[in-house]
This record gives sequence, structure tokens and C-alpha cells, in this order.
Amino acid sequence: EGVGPQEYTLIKMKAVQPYPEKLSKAGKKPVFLVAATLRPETMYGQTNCWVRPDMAYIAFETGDGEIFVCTERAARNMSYQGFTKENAVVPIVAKLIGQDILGMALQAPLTAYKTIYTLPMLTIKPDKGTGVVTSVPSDAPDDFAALRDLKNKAPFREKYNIKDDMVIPYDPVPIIDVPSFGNLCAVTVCEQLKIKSQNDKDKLQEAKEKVYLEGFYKGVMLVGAYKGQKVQDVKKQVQGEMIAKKEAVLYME
Ligand code: A2H
Repeated sequence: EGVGPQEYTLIKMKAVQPYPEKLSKAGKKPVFLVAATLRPETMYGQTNCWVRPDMAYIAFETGDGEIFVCTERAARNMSYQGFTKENAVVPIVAKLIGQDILGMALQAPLTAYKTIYTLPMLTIKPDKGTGVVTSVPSDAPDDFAALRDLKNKAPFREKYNIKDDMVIPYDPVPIIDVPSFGNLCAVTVCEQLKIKSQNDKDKLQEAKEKVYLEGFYKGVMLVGAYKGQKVQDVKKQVQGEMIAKKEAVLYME
């Protein structure tokens, strides 16, 4: 962790009606699962959203009358950053655990998949970002390992009531070419290091370190409006476009 505040892009993943029972108090207000990412330019490759089944989340109302779902800790931070009607006040609409919001259908910005689903990831940290993570298995080793766990293990899907069609049709999408790792860098590096599951902590750390710098400095976009351009030159622009469309917001912690 660095010394200063970290800037994240919050990706607004819009819930498709009907909402789960535990979110019924949202009524007709739009509900968003909000995921903190450092890689806004990878949103073309989203295949699902991660939440941790045993972790606490809340739903709260923003100053714009939208409902955001994230950890209470993140909501409190947001309430000091102009997200809520009143500074430092979080209007809680529902208290949830991850389990309550698994299997939700969502629409997310930039991804080619029309509908994606909330799926379980067991390694989400409660004290970082929003506790909601967007999944880009082409470029994030953690995401690839966790999606592969669900694809390969039917009992894991069954345990959390995840239907096959929320997982099986979703494959990593080539969105960025990284010279030494190809166009699915997370897949390549997970295979090279023989990563077996999302719990392979040390190897996943090594995988992230391997692809991170090279991806940022040498990665080239394969899709979207900035196709052919370098990741480092387009990151801010992709972020800015999502913010202008109200599909994303800046969040600091
Ligand atoms: B990143 P940092 Cl394509 N627990 O977004 C675990 N991981 C979390 C989290 C939490 N509570 N909150 C956010 N994250 C993930 C995209 C991505 C990310 C790509 C490649 C690398 C990457 C798609 N997932 O992160 O500790 C989110 O995943 C590599 C570290 O603040 C977020 O960005 O550096 C990143 O970790 C934030 O981690």
C-alpha cells in the first residue's frame, strides 16, 4: 500500500429487475453494484462481478436517488466524497451478506456480454475498495483463477446456487496485447506458473507482478475506440468517457 490516497474508478454495474428479496426496499430506484478498479481500460473484458458470500454489504441511497451496493466501510468513505445527500451520513436501505446478492443479473459498461452475473470469490478483502470486484479474466490472474474454479467445479456452483448459464458461456475476451504474454495475459501467466485455484496465494501474487508493469507500459488495446493505442495513453480517456456517461465515478481511499 502506498502512502497517499489511492484513486479508484468505481464501475456502476446496473442490476436488472427483478431484484433479490433482500433489496425489495429499493422499490423502483435503480440499483448498482459498485466495483473499485485500477484498470478502467480493461472494462471491455468484463465477464462477471465478484462478491464474497460471507461478507457484510449494505445498500444505500446516493444524492442522485440511486442505490449503491458495497461494504459499509466504503459507503462511509463515499459519504465524505459527495456521494450522499448529506455529508457524512449514509442512508442505509438494506443490510446484506454476499450470499443475498449472488446470481444477480447485471449490465456493465463496455463489455460485449449483454448480461453478466454476480458470482462468489472467496479471497475478496473486506478493507479494500468496495468489496465488490469486477472480473476481467483475460487480464487479472485472480479473476481468471476464480472463474476457472467455478467452471471446473459443479459442486462449487451448486453450493452457492449458481446456475450453469451464469458461468459456462463466459470466456475471457482478448482485449489487450502484451508482447511477452499475448492477448490473454492472465490466462498465459496462470498456466505458466501452474496456478491451480484462487487460493494459490503466493503464485497469484507472482503472476500479478509479472504482468502488471509490462501490461501498463507495453500493452496495446485490441478493441474499442482506442484500438491499436497503448494502454498508458488511453487509460484516462476510457475512464473519462465512462464518467461522462454516468457509468463510473471516481472514488478515493
Ligand atoms: B482490478 P490494490 Cl484487469 N479484494 O480491477 C480483492 N481484490 C480487490 C478488491 C478487494 N476488496 N477490490 C478491488 N480488487 C482488485 C481489474 C484488474 C485489477 C485487472 C488487472 C489487475 C487488477 C479487474 N479485476 O488488480 O490492492 C481489483 O482488480 C491488480 C492488483 O488497490 C482492483 O483492480 O492495488 C485491484 O484489486 C485493486 O488492488
